[in-house]
Amino acid sequence: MASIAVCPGSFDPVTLGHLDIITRGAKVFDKVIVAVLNNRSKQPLFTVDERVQLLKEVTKDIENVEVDSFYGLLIDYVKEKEASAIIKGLRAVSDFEYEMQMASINRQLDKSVETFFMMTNNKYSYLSSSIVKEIAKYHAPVGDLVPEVVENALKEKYITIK
Ligand code: COD
Repeated sequence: MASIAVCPGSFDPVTLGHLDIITRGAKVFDKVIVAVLNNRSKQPLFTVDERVQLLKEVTKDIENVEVDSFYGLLIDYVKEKEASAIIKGLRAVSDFEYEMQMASINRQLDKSVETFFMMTNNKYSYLSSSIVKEIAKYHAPVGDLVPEVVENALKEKYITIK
């Protein structure tokens, strides 16, 4: 049976840290579904469609990666996709507490789904979508933090917003 993993997140927007986790995860599982949470109570910079498009663009050369969006509980989406695993990235101790809570809740909801944690690449241990947005908002370069297509999308967003 093919091993399918879901790599969930907000991806507002996708960074090189996310891409590193997705790329490494795709070497371990037969298929990785990158799933953007459609969280109606949050005010994201990019719409769900924009985030999905950017993810599709930056993962287009990884054959076994699909990009999708979901609404509601992650575990329900994982079951719907017949996946058996959730991939998460860990940056620092600060991530650990939240991620452990999430993994425990998800395990409680469905014991057949495992959460796999991947340590961040040291190069990206400080990197988050929020930091990227903070820098891009003031028109400073983010080329070392996000793929080029995302850098361009950020420039366009902040020109429109200004
Ligand atoms: N290096 C390595 N990993 C990274 C890096 C980096 N530089 N940056 C981010 N990551 C990892 C994160 O740790 C996370 O695993 C993933 O990449 C996505 O990150 P974000 O910031 O885009 O997304 P989050 O953390 O906001 O996503 C949270 C979820 C959407 C996964 C979560 O809220 C969720 O599952 N929601 C659905 C509702 C649900 O089922 N809740 C649980 C039961 S109450």
